[in-house]
Amino acid sequence: MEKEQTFVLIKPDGVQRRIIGRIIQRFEDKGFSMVAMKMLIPNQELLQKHYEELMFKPFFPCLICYMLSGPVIAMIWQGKDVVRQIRSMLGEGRNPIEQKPGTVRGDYALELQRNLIHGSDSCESAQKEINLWFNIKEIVDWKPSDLNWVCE
Ligand code: DGI
Repeated sequence: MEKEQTFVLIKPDGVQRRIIGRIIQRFEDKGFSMVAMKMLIPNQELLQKHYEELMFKPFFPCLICYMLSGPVIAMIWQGKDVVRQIRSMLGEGRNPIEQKPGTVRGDYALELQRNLIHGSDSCESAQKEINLWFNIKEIVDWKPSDLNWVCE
């Protein structure tokens, strides 16, 4: 069973625009399993840790303000090659306007900052982000009954 995990965050614009269900549907359809999910309004400290690499960018205050503006959905998804697959399903380039139709950002986003969703960019950052956003007790160890039909 493939235990690779990634962290996915539906940002405030994704929640306000009521597209949570459509985003989750895409990952389920692909054959990935959700192993944790929660809604929260993140605090500044959590966001500063999550975006610590961007701390000195001129848009950082604006980014924090946007991310504090409402609830987000934090999730952990599991499955074969899930980190890379979900990044590509989101649309990997920075600017949503350049993403292809069929990707989440390509289908739903127009702006650089309001890009709806975050997915970890490597297995290392996935582990770091999972540890930052979740307590180990919030992660459910389960095996979907159709997994043998999804993965050989
Ligand atoms: O890892 P991601 O969330 O996919 O993307 P990222 O770490 O490159 O960017 C994080 C957030 O910062 C995202 O909401 C987009 C925003 N951002 C990135 N570059 C710029 C930016 N926002 C503004 N205003 N200007 C930028 O150049």
